[in-house]
Amino acid sequence: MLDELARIGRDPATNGYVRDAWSAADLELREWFRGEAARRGLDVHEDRNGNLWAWWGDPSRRAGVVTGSHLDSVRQGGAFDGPLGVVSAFAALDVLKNRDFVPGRPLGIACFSDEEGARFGVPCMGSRLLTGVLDPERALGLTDDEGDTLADVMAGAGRKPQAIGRDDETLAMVATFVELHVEQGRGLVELGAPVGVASAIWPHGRWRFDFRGEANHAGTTRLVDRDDPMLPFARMVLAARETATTHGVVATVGKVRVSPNNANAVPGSVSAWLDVRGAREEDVRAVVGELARGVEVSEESWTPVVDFDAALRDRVAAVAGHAPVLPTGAGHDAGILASAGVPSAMVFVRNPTGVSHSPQEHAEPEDCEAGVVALANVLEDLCR
Ligand code: HGY
Ligand code: MN
Ligand code: MN
Repeated sequence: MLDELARIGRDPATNGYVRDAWSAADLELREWFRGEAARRGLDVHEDRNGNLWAWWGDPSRRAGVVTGSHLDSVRQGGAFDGPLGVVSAFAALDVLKNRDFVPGRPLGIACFSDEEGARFGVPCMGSRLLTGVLDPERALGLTDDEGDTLADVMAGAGRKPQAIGRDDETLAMVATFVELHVEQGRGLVELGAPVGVASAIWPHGRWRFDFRGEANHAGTTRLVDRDDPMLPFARMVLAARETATTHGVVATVGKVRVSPNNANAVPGSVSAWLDVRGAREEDVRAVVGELARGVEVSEESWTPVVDFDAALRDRVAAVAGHAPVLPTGAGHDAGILASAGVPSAMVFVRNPTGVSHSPQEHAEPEDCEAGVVALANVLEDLCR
């Protein structure tokens, strides 16, 4: 299955993946999901927020156990972040069927829409809309780099944008959610373990900084006459590293938009996106507060700390072979569901280099298989 997915949305120049939400690649991935579900006789439907659900059993009569992840990627992302969780879900279901296991409650596979927020800037868009933590009106107005709104893009993909929003009926079908994900870090490498279980997700957010200046000629404008927004932008990037170090958090500026982006002109404006994450919310907020002084800043997304359900965490860890438990600085749909009160857990698969959000992201086949077996055992235990 990973090999089938490998060709969808891959940039041949880099072997990186560009799978923006609602792009042609995303639509092809959605078709792949439907095919895999149909092949297994699962009932598939897409909810009003674009999330895909494939069910073994009828969850409308009794809430079920759901596993899954996402298929969209960051720009030039890797092959495993998201897809490994969806592929492992189907593979774990195959393992259960091969064991002649019949679940005692409905078993679902989910593929959440737009987890990365690469196109419209808000991560976990599908699960945030589902759980009501993202205002539909705000979501519909979000624009991508070309200025297209989510509403236009969803309509263009044949969906009904006006239908998006909190979906209690769908949410009620999920009694428990378990997401398998490639580890984005070196915790399991250092522990020498193929599989791990998440204890928590760090609080984290994204802020857009807008630096305004005066566009002018690069050659004829004296330095003293310049109002160059590139300078305060550059100062912010350096200050972000310093203050993050001071407060013991991580801060990243990975996306910048210079307007009008001429090599021979002082820019009119510079927009830069700051991502800050850390174990303690107050440290994250302190860093943003220091950097935001005197600057136009808007908070594009905020994810509070997620402490996964301890009883479920320990049950999953035990069934997954007494897997080690460790926190993560990466956001996930499992975190959004947990914050909405759905008992959720995450199973991590060892990433030999820890690298993620990069074409270099990798997981060894035997570790992926260990993840599938662990997930199958967890699902069997939860669906007994
Ligand atoms: O950004 C994140 O933490 C996740 O990969 N969307
Ligand atoms: Mn990711
Ligand atoms: Mn992910």
